[in-house]
Amino acid sequence: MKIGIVCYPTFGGSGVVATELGKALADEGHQVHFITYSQPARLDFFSANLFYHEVSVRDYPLFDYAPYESALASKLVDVVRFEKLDLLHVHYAIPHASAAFMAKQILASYGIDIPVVTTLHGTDITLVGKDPTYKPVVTFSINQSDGITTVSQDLKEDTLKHFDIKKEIKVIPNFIDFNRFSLKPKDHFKKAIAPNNERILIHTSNFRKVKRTFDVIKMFHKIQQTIPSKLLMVGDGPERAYNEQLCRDLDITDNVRFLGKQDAVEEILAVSDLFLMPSESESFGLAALEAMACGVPIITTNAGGLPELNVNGFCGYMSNVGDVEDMAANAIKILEDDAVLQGFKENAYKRAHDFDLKKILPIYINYYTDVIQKT
Ligand code: GMT
Repeated sequence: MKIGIVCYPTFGGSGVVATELGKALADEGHQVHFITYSQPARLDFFSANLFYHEVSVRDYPLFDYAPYESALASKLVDVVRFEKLDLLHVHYAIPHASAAFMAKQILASYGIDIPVVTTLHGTDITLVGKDPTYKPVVTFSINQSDGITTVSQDLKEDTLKHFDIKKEIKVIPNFIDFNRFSLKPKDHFKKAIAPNNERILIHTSNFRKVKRTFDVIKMFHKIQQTIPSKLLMVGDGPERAYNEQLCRDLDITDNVRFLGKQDAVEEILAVSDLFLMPSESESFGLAALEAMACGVPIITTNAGGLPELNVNGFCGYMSNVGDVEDMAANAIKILEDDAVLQGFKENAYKRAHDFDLKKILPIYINYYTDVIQKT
């Protein structure tokens, strides 16, 4: 198949899923065309089946806001026509689903019927999409897609609750590529971070409010009173400066390191003992799956799709949103005994295999085939 993939090229989960999916499809012999405004973060190598088409937005003094959606739709028309694509797969509804709809209409005037699959990732529904600013466009363009997928059952239910969707939604969970995420011995790095063999806790995110990074710091503040430990904060975003201030106020700066955005997150996960995700909402929790694939147990909330990933008492624990006491107590339960920690690590690694790319990729390929046949 010749597949066009539209996504945000940034470190966000939807962009990561789109890029990893494209790479895997290319490995299977499909031709994959990424269409976005800059090279996706994890598309940093050459492959004969991978193509990248940059959407450049022409600026003009009249524009307070340059019209990205129009530029994207025009680029989609061009790429579908001249690369003879079989299908467009857009990740994150806003504004990708409506740009794809516009492109589809324009292509129809050339006698081309291009099937469009939209994958909903989370905040495009739960936060941004249901805001009245975008809701009519999101509802319309999802309904106009030839295929709709969500990354969890919970996100499907949320979508149906908040939007008037007339089409069947298929749940295809996020996945992990074990060629990239695996157990890697990095003892020298571990020694540098935790010279006295302290436990290493880790949080990775885009530091937005929805991630409740304050709770990560508060939780760690409690844990390190009982368990000698270090906290690694990976990523960057609007909350980071407030988090750094909180660490100063709590006098824990010696034990917390803010590492900023990191390409090789798997290398940092490989030395970690426990992953913390106290999110307000999380459609799936890809970052937690990445941690589990590196054998790191997870402390999460029970929000959104997280109960579809985390198995309470097996590969981690779940608590109510904001219940820092409970999350800290669960973390201590895992960390205080070497044998218990080892058991949770093994279970986390095992559980991650339920989401192995090798299991999920055929589901996408079969879905594409169905959508193409029905269009
Ligand atoms: O988590 C974010 O804020 C980024 C966001 C995105 O769209 O890039 O992540 C969402 O999509 C990921 C991939 O499907 C999911 O694993 C995340 O759970 C989801 N985030 C939220 O729902 C908050």
